[in-house]
This record gives sequence, structure tokens and C-alpha cells, in this order.
Amino acid sequence: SLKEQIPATDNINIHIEDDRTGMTVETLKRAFIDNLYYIQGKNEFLATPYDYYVALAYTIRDRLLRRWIETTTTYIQQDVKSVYYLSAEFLMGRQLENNLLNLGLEEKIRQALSELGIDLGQLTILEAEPGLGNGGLGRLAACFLDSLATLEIPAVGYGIRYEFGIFDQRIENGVQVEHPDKWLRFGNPWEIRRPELTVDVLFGGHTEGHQDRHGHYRVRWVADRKVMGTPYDTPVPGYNHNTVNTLRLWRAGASEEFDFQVFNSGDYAGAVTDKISSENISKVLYPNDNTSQGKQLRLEQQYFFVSCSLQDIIRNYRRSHANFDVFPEKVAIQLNDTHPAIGVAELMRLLVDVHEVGWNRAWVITRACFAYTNHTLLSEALERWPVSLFERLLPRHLEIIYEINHRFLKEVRSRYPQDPQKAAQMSIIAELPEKSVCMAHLACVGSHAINGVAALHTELLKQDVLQDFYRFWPEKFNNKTNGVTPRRWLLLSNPRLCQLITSKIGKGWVTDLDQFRQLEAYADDPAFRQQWQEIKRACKQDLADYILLFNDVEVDLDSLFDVQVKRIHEYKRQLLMVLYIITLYNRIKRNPQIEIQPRTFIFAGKAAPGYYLAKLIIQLVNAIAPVINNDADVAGRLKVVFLAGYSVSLGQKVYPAAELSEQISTAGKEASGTGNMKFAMNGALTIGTLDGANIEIREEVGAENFFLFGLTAEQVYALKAEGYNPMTYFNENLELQEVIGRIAAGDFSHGDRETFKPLVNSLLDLDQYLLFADYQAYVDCQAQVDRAYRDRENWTRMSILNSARMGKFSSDRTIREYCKEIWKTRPLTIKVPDYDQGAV
Ligand code: B1N
Repeated sequence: SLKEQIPATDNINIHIEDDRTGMTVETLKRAFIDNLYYIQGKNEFLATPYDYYVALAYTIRDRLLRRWIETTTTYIQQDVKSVYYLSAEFLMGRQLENNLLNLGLEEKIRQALSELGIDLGQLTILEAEPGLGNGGLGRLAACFLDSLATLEIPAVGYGIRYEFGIFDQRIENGVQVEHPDKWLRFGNPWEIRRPELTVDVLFGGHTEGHQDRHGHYRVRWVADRKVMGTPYDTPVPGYNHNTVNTLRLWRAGASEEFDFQVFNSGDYAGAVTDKISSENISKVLYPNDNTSQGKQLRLEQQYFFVSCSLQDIIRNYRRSHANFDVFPEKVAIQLNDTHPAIGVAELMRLLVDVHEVGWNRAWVITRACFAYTNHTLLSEALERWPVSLFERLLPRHLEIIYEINHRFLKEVRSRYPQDPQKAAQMSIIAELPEKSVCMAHLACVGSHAINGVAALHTELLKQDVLQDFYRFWPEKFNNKTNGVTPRRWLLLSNPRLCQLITSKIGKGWVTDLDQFRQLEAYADDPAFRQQWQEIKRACKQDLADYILLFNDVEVDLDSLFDVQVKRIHEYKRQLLMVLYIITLYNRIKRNPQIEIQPRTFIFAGKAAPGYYLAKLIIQLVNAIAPVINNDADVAGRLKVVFLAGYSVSLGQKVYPAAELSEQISTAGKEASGTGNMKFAMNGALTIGTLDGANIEIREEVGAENFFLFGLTAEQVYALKAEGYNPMTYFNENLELQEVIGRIAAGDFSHGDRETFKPLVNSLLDLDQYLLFADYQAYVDCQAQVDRAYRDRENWTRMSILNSARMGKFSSDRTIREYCKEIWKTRPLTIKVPDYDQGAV
């Protein structure tokens, strides 16, 4: 059978062809041409640029394979403890450039191609970006994989191979239009399909009790639907190491012919329909960031990839172990938010029902393996599944959850005999508004560690959303402030700046970002400052070229590049920045001679397709842009651009060019933010609230190098508690009235007063995110930014100090903390034969 393993033998001595591994420029050229011919089936006469891209991708993949295979082999042979990072999203970004970088092959490939008359930069951009995530949560998972591999930690990322990633955003007539993201249209050279590792996933049906062969009572789940999960593996190379970890993404497919017969009894058309419905499970990424839509297909996706992954983990473990005694010593499973939290019930089911482990032992094992990361405090993001849906889809899991809950609540009642309310509050089953399974509670009960993603966020979890659980198990709670990988967000994005930095402090910073501190010594060096400025200007020029090409807007390189790029959400307050822009516009209209700091306001970000107000915010940005950009009184001093289709690769262009980073969420709402880190590393100064990781960034870079404004989280709660009324602020603020007046009057909608009415009313009626309360503080703070920017020397100094002090926000630091405090995993160096050490 396909699935049977052939015993290792000395007779098979794999001989690796030099063309597949050799690292000299000559070999690389030969390999490239060979791949063009034998994989793409083209010669130089027939080849398109995309054929060249694929030939190059395979040339690089070949050079990863030996390391990848050695890594996997070593992990199995040494029976190491591994991290299994379960995430519904991995926002990886382009692979080719990253793999070249981490292999240390960039310069040689550049040369090899140039000798063939091909420009590397023109090939890398042909790669379709794997956008298998929404925003920060998915990108964090990708940064973590990079750091795990670079730190030589055995790890696997498990997720879903969505056929359609995050939609492609276009702006048509000023509004967001979503187009399907057919990222696999031309194939994907980075993945390897592993049909022999396919696993079955069951859905629906009912459960039955029966006696097993030892006479023990057992439960059998008689499902009525079976789906197959096939893994697709992508290599995740560490920087400058032999370690190549695996990202394993599951694709859903119809089960074998045999099952069609069983389930459909000869109904051919019905069988084909079933096939389609099975394949639907991994069809598309849900495009919601920070909200749960509660759709059945989403729960199916979650269970599908979690079941596949846990079966895979167990299968791997059982290669070297006859029982589950040391399972938690070999397996650390991280739940990236509650999306994979059904794993708690699934591991219990696999242990108890399938592998016949007793309940109590299974529970100890389960809790020792799982840890849970919470990523948001927003109530609309909390996942709750109606019990009725669970019963239909996962009847056995519902029973298991009831049992877990029953035992848990017994503990709660015995701890709080005086407070019968506690059990109701902490129950995994919520009764209102509808009887449902609360996934955050399941994750808390089933994990030995629970963490938030920034200091403030973790504190708020402890005091607010999960306070009952914190009081019950204070020792489970811990903070892990997010980080980002300096490989992609510095080396790949900003090669000019990196070259300058490396010329001063050496290259050690790439894997030890604390070394950036040495840049402090250059903050007062006029020559260094000038180089720093010139590089920023060159990056601004690159972005300006892009803006001219795609938005047909000319921007002034002497203007301040003021940037807010992130998902569009009311709590992130893109609208507050819009109010400020209109404030400036009004000042110019009142007095065209007014002295004003020229600024280029840059927005980018996707709105969830069903999020009406977020889409309207995009429409408003795109409505004020032409009015302001073309107004003769403005005379080019202000420009507004909305960049369509924000993505990892667009981010790589934007962060290096930014001078001011807008991190202006309502305090207490942004769990961490990670864009804030990418900006500051690349020398942008931040204007921000005391929210998420902003607080820690400000602590690191120094209050004097950070533009702070706005209410604190505590003040936000207090204000809401006493009954916030936006009109109190509105009635006292003439400039604010003028701004709102203009939008309401239709000044940006050709006189139409209806278009933006919902936005205006959302502010006047409720202003849930306190834009009015923070408006004046924000405007005043922007005036401080202007003053600071006028002293360009000092601004540059502050910019250098920002970069210099961002060491803490490398995801390497974050991952070291997870390893030490949660996963208890250690690095393992992978050796490969000498002849294959190559460029590294
Ligand atoms: O996770 C990021 C944080 O830096 C951001 O502050 C936070 O907003 C983001 C449901 C989410 N939280 N929750 C989500 C995404 C998709 C989905 O379906 C929720 N994303 C975040 C990394 O910690």
C-alpha cells in the first residue's frame, strides 16, 4: 500500500547531483537552465518571465532540500521535543527572496542571473503572495516560524492550505471591491504534496456506547461524513543555519470511492455534490479580522485542520513510543487564539476513544501539551458555537466538552462554595443569549499556560475578560509581548539601511537585535545622520514611484510621509486621522497663506467585506483624496493616497519609507499591534496612544522620542462608566464641528449628504471608540510632530534612536521566552555533510 513504510536499507545510497546542491555561480547557472528546460519545458526562446521565476524557485528549493530532509530525519532519530504551532492563518509573504536570504545565496544568484541577462528583482515580484491570513495574527505566526527555525528549535506550523487566501482588494469608483485571490493559478513551487500522509476527518452522525474487547465501556462515534486531509509541506529555513522546519498545511478532499457507495448508495450526482462539499472546507479564508462570523463552514475548517494535525502529531510520536507516557515531554501544542481550541476535545477523543487511554490520564496529558494565546479583548471576536450546531457537526466532541465542563465546574463549586454564580460565569457552556460552547473557556481549561500578546493586554485579560480564570489559576497566566522578524522586516525590506548599519556595527544584529543599541553612538554623528537621511529619502522615492504608478498621484519627497497601514477597523481609528487631515484642509481653505508642514498621508488596509462602516471609511479616504490633492489652495502641500491591496509585500515597501507611524487605536482595544514595531525599526517615529505594545515601544525608545496622546485605558473605562457623550466634546470644539460639518454637507461626495451619513451618525450618536474625546489631544500632538520635523537634524537623531532601541521587538526574543517559559524546548543544531555546506 501507498501508506506503508519501506524499512531503511543500506542498498539505497542516495547520490546527490552537484547540479542540485552546488553553490558556485557556474553551477547555479547550469541548474537554472536545467530547471527551465526539464521542469518548465521551455528554452530561452519560449520562456516567459514567469518560467524564469519557476526555474529559479526550483533551483533554490533544490538547495533547501538536503537541509530540510536532514532536519526532519534528525528530529525523528533524536526523538526531540517539538513545538506544534496550530494556527488558522499563516501570512507568509513571498518565499523566494526570503529563502535566498536565509540560505545566504542572494549575491551568487544575482550574479548568476545577471550573467544570463536576467535581473533578480524582476523575477521575485512575479511570485504570487501566499496571503493565507488576515492581518497581525497570521503575520505573527509567520514571524514565529522564521524565528523558530533561526533559533534551531524543532517546530512544525500546522494550518489550512486555503485555495483562496485573503481577497484581492481593488478600489473601483472609490470603493473597495473584493476579487478572489487565485494564488495557486500558476502552481506553487514551494510546496510538496504528501498524499501518503493523508488522514480521515469525520463529521456528523451520532455516538453509541459499546463494550471493548476487555469489557470496558467505550463510546463509538458513528459519523455520517468523512473528509480526507492531505498535507502540503513548505520548507521554513532558518537564517544562516542548516535547520529547515516545516509548515504543513492541510487540503480537504473527498474520501475514496468506496465511501461514496456507503454514504450515498448509488446516488452518483449526490456523490459528486458531496465531493464538492468536502473540498469546500479548505476553499477560502474567512476575511474577518478581530470578529467571529459564527458560520458552520468556519467550525468545519477549524475542526478539519486541528484533527488532521493532532492525528499527524500522534502518528509521528508513535514511531518511537509504544504508549503515551512521555507524550507531553515530546509535544508542545500552541493554540493561536481560540481558532484551534477544539483541539482540546479532539486530543481527548483521540486518546480516550481511539487509543484507549483512561480519562484521567488523558486529561493530564492534554493539559500538559496545550497552551493558549489570546489575541484580542474585543467581544465581537469571542468565538461561541451554538450547542445545536456542535451537536449536529461534532456530537462526540460535545459529549467530551460536557464531561470536561462537569469535572471543571465541580472544582469551581468546591473552591467557591459561597458563590454559586461563579460556576455559571466560568462554564464552558454559556446559556445566554443562546446555549453555546465558549471556545476561550475551553482553551483556558484545557491549557497549562495562557498568555496575552503585550503587557497591557495581559493585564487587561487578568483583570477583565478572563479574570475568573486568573483568580482560579493565577500561575497559568503569563505575558509574551509580540515581536517581528528582523530578517524580513529589516534585511529584506530595507537593504540600504541594513548595509549602513552593518558597516558600523557588523552583522551580528541579524540574529541578535539587541546589538542595534550600538547605533546610539552614531545618533550625534553628522555624517551618519546624513547617510540615514539619504537612505530614508531613497526609500521615499521608491514608494513615490509606486504611488505615481498605481495611484497616479505625484507626491513631494520633502513632505512628511505620515502612514497608517493595517486592517480597517473602527477601533483602530483610521477615521481619526481623516478628521485631522480635514482639519488641516479647513485651515488652508480659511487662510490659503497659512504656514503648514507639507505632508503625504498614506493609508492602506482591507476591510472585511461584510463590515459596512469599515468599507465606508475606505470610501471616505478615497473621497477626500482627489478633493485635497487637486485643490489649488492646497498647492500640493497636502496629499492623500490610499494604496489598494495591502499585503506583506506592499508592507515591505511602505515601512522603510515611513517617517511617522500612526498607532492611534482607542486605548485598551489593540491587543499588541506589530506594524508599530516594523515602522519603528525602520526609523519612523510613532504618534500613538497608550495601547498594546505602543506602551512598551515608548518605554524602550524613550518618552522624548515618541509622540504620545490620548486617554489611557483606565480613563477610557472610567469615561464609559460615567456615560460618555460625544456631544460634550463636539459642542465645545469649533474645528471639530467644521470637519464633521464638511463631511455631512457632502463636500467630499459631490454635494450628496447621504453617502457618509452613517459614519457621521456613528460618531455623533455613539462614538464607541471615543474619537471625539481624543480629537483635540491628537491635533495638538500632530502640531508637536510638525515642530519636531522642522528640526530635521534632531528628527533624524530621534529616528536613529528609535531603530537603535527596538531590540526587544525581535520575534527571536519572543520565541526564546515561549521556549523557556511555556514550551520547554531547546535548540538542536542540524549537521549536513561538508560538501553541502555551500554558501552558508
Ligand atoms: O493579533 C495581533 C495583534 O498584534 C493585534 O493587536 C490583534 O488585533 C490581532 C479573529 C483575529 N487579534 N484577533 C485577531 C484575526 C482573525 C480572526 O478570524 C481574530 N487578530 C488579532 C497579533 O497578536
